[in-house]
Amino acid sequence: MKITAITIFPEYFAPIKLSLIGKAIESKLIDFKTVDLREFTHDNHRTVDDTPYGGGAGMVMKPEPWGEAIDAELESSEDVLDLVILTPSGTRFNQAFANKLVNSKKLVFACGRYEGIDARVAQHYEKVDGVRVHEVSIGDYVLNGGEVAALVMIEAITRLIPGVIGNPESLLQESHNEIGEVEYPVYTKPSNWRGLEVPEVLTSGNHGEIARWRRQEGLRRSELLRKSE
Ligand code: JF5
Repeated sequence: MKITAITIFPEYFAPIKLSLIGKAIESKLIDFKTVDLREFTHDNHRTVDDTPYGGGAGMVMKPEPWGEAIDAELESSEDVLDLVILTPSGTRFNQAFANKLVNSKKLVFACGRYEGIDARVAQHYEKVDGVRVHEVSIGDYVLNGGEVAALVMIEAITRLIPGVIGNPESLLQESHNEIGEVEYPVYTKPSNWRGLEVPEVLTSGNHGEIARWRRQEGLRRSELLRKSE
């Protein structure tokens, strides 16, 4: 999988080299790069923002550098490109979305700052062949830029690539769960810690009972019980 993050702060992506994702980059499972948006400006100040039409506070990212940067990504490979534009007003990122995007050959994250990217950038690439545009939010809060949101998505997506996670059993188990996460409470030794005992069922050796208990506790935690009542 090829991944590009377009940003005015490439340094934000330094932690990607760490841990499992870093190893996946070394082993060529993931080809990750950052693109500095300012490389696609043409003025001495390398301007990427301007005042909003219609007035109001803050600045808006100019469309031209984005157009040139995204076009360069399109021209650099034959692959269909999933263009992810991070914005608080996008559709919510979740496990199902991660499961879909893991099938992408090339992911390009557009990390906006200020009050966002001129809306015509999304509008333009909606009608470009070989581009699928996704305006995505990771949650109902406002960040200073899309970089941290892109890091969240990259971690959630790349851990699903076969070979990135050491133990693929943990992925299989997750896929049985509605939201794709292991939700039951977990315990390890010692069996008594500060007077708190591990639930007896887990030390019973009865694997049927254990599976039933975990399902029940998982449902309680994900509030599915409440929803289906
Ligand atoms: C951003 C305008 C982009 O704040 C976010 C965000 C929140 N959830 N998901 C993404 O992205 C940065 C802020 C303002 C455009």
